[in-house]
Amino acid sequence: MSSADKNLSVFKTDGLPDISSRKFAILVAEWNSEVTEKLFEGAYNTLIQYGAEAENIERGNVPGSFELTTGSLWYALRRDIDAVIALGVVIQGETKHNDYINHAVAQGLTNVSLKTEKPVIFGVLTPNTMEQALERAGGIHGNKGDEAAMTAIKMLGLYSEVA
Ligand code: DLZ
Repeated sequence: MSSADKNLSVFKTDGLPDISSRKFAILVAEWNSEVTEKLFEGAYNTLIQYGAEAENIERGNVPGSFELTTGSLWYALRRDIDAVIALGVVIQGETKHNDYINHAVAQGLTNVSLKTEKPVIFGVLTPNTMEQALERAGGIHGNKGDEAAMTAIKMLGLYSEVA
């Protein structure tokens, strides 16, 4: 069992769709990049492991998690993009800034998904500390980037069944 498989043990991985011709955008926030880069690696490697072609995975960077919404909209509006994975890390601070960002991004990504009818995956960690973030980006709690990629794959499978 590879490390990605272990991280994904929360999911059923039988009956996944063929994603060899699916095109993905992965958006990465630059804030807390030591963590978001690990989330990106997890998401990218999982897409490849489950059949995506490297040339069908496009990466975009945004300054902070707040910008994930607008960046995701730009990608999701493109006809060739099938799914968007938005990755960020918002660490609890001394102010409530983080709460505003988290709520705005969660709502924003939901709106983008509903507007474009495409999977737009919320891959934003909201830990209390950097240590907790690292534990979820290839540490003892797996890699949430892997999970975000698997969520995109599963939603594409559901879309082909019902839409
Ligand atoms: C301003 C800010 C703060 C305080 N914290 C974070 C964070 O923990 N993670 C993150 O991704 N971005 C943070 N930002 C930046 C905002 O997301 C955004 O880039 C700025 O408010 C400009 O719109």
